[in-house]
Amino acid sequence: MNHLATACAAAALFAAPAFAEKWDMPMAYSGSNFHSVTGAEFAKCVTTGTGGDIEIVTHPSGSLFPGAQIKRAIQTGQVPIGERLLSGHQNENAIFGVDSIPFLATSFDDAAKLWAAAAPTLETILADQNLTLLYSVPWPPQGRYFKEAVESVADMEGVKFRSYNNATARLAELTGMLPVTIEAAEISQAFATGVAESMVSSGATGYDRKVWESLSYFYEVDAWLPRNYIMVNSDVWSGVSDTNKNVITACAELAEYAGTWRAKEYTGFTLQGLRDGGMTVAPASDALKAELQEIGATMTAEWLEAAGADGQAIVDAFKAD
Ligand code: PCA
Repeated sequence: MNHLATACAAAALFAAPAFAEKWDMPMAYSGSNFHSVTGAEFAKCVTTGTGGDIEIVTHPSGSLFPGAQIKRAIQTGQVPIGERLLSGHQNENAIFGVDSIPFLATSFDDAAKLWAAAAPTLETILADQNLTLLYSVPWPPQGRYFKEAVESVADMEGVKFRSYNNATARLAELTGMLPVTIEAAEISQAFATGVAESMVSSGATGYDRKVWESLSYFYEVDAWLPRNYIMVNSDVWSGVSDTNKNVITACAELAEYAGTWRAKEYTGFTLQGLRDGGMTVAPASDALKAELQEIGATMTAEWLEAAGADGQAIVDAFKAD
């Protein structure tokens, strides 16, 4: 809590802004989503804590940049800060997909351990891309959404599938489905128009996007817990005073804690919300789980091959913990 003490002291000492800056912060998910709520609180914490030196203004729902463009916008300085699901960039570096390896880390506790094991490597890769990592918050466990009941992988053949990263697209391919990448902000329409009929996601995203209007089944699979990462442009970061860096780091620690807590709370709440919307929410059958485990083993081997020694070291550190 050292950073927190510093933040409070800084807020008291520096009540008057010296060089006020406004930082626009693009976020991809709906304003009511817990990641966006956490980001808005983080923004307020920084604005207050820096005495208005740095005012962060969040832009949820992909309104400033859609999810796929946010990372590049921060790297190139179009915006100073933003939030992104890094596994959406696994084609740049396999390590970005570390949080989306099927059945490696399937609980909040394990996701926290995997994050601790991966953070130093991720920070180094991002630093080479002119990005400084501030905090990261998990999504709830990933399950499978369908229009029709599904008993086995054979039932998935030819179904149009909405993907959000490489892992979801690969999972679709390996189950005979037809993947198309669609941002969360666009999925209600995609399902309503039949562009997609299935996805892997959390109860949270299904709830946020009211998917019960088009889909009927959510199978709890707990395949992985992907994460959103809040990053700042490193040139911008190096121009921040040490005092304000301490404030921002303290606010980031609080945001990671509060966001993770919210993710846990939101898990049960949103699954109930799907039920209330009329969906069947249930664990996948043992037969389906066994088939998915096999596909998960294939995907894990593929990831380890692509991620090389660094990837293996993260997985080893995670398993040793
Ligand atoms: N929701 C996001 C990513 C993971 C999740 O649970 C999405 O579906 O886009």
